[in-house]
Amino acid sequence: MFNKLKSAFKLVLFCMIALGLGTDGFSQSLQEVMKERGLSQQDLLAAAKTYTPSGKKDEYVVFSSGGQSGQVIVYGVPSMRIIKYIAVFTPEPWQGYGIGDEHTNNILYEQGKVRGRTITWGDTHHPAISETNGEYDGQYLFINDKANPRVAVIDLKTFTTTQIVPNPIMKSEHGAAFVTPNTEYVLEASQYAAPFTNEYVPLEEFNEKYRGAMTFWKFDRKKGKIVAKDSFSVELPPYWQDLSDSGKGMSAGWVFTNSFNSERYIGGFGKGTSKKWSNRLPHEAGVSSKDTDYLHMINMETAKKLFQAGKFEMINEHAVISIKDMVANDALYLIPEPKSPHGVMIDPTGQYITVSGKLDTHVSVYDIKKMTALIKKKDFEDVDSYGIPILSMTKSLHGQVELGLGPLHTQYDSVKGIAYTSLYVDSAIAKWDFLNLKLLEKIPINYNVGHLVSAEGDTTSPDGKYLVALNKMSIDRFVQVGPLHPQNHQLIDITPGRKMQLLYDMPLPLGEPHYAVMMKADKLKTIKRYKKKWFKNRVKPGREKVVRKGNQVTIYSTLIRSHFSPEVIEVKVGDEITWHITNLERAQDETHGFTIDQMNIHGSLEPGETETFKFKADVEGVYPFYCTEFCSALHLEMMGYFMVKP
Ligand code: CUK
Ligand code: CUA
Repeated sequence: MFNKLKSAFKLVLFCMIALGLGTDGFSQSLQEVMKERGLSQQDLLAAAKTYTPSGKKDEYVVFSSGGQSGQVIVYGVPSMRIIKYIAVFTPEPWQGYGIGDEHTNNILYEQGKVRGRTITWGDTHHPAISETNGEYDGQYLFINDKANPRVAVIDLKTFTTTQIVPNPIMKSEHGAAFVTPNTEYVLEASQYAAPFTNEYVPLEEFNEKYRGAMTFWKFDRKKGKIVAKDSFSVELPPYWQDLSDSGKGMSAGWVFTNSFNSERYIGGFGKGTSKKWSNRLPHEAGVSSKDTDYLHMINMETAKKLFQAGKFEMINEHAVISIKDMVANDALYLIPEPKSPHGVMIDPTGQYITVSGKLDTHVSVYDIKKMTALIKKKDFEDVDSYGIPILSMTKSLHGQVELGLGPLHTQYDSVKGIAYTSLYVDSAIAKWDFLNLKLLEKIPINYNVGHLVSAEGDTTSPDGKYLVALNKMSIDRFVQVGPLHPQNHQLIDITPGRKMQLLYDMPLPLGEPHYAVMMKADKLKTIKRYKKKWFKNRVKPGREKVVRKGNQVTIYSTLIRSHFSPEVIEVKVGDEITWHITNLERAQDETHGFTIDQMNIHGSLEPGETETFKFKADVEGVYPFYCTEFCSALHLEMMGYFMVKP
């Protein structure tokens, strides 16, 4: 760190000398470069703050949702260099994800099934790093699929997806994935209300039969798995819940989610719908007619107790605790929030809950102390149609601040009381003081920012320092590549005591990221090679063979630079093939790829890894197979023939 600052300082010093005195060869050329490329001193400063010399590593790692790509994007800060895409909800050939090997096929196509249907994409929105005492611990990453309500677990030892869990009662979700301070639970909140069961229910029965929910997925850290049977949901009114967050510190034990259709409005909008719906306003107008929606406050500890006491109903083999039982046990409350809110974020102490309304220029800061005091006194303003007590907004608020147009999401700084909020309509980031309720500074960004992320900015001890604006539009920022533009992530220096400075634009052309999380890179504990004992089908060197039982052919083969063993395999049309392959390499980065031509199979066998491919040799012919990674000088020779005899 100190070294990096020192070298940045040196570079700046050089620039200054170059600009001022510039006579020797080096400084002359720096001036020339500036002139040639039209760079200002500010640009050089920004370059010095982001440029990461060859071989140097980044201080922070960002996990960004990959939006509609169904993947996760990993990049470094401050260099903004993309390091990896993690395949999650979408087949990814290079990683050999869902292209034939049994393990990843099972995750993607079996575990990932929604109501019996194979889904080959996802709309990822919110990644969450596993936490210990409210701090990122770098062990696991969770990500949601908004389109096909699911949550995935990624093991950060290997940066691979290890589990996909479909939500049994939701038809749409959004407020996921968020973790409790010790990753006991992964939270998933529904978005568009729908019946919990799978049958048709007419929209006329919306108020009675459509519901929202908050699912508490129990996470077993040792196994690295979500345990469905120990998980449960809390029933919520059909208010279209949105973003969520788990309480921490002073608000630990509570879970928050907001909503944007407390009107329970159903649109219609014109011709093409049936008569009874056609003359109704569109959703965008109808769901924003009231001035306020509801922030939901769910007592997780009580919900847990109700679940353990068997106070639930099983729906689609999933435990659901009713609104009634939650209310009867003082575990569910509503608080009005400015209409059509988007973000709900909790400050590092857990005391202040920030909500921003897309249609309100203010951010509202709620105080958990005031909220719990009202609950204690049973000081309720009203009760909603489902019997849920409503706390007074004014009595719950710490205060409101006017920040600008379209405030969406908030992140926190290392400096006490400082927060950053994205302003979608203004295309700006606001720095403000949530304790003293003051706007401090604004920096324009390009353009229309959605989420933003500061270093460890949603933990109990944010680092601040860097902030990335996850912009929705790039318009004119990059070389034009047709009507579909890349996304634009802009890096901003938020070092305390200085003005915010825009440092770097990074195009992201994989999908539209929503949230991202930024963690100190040295918290990662990745492995360099797979352990032998992780694979029950591991093939030992010297034990390669082909075993036939009737038409069942099992191939045990190994890979090592630069050959397959065995290299020639003969089978007959109609044989059912099970092919176990072990990469015997121990050397770092010695990955071998595996494909059989024309068979739609591809695997990535990383050092020590074993994969199994199952397929039918259904068409006679000659099928070369080969290694698809340029693994050595004799990589082209790393091949074999798979012969299918008539
Ligand atoms: S959301 Cu997209 S910008 Cu899904 Cu968190 Cu706000
Ligand atoms: Cu192994 Cu190329």
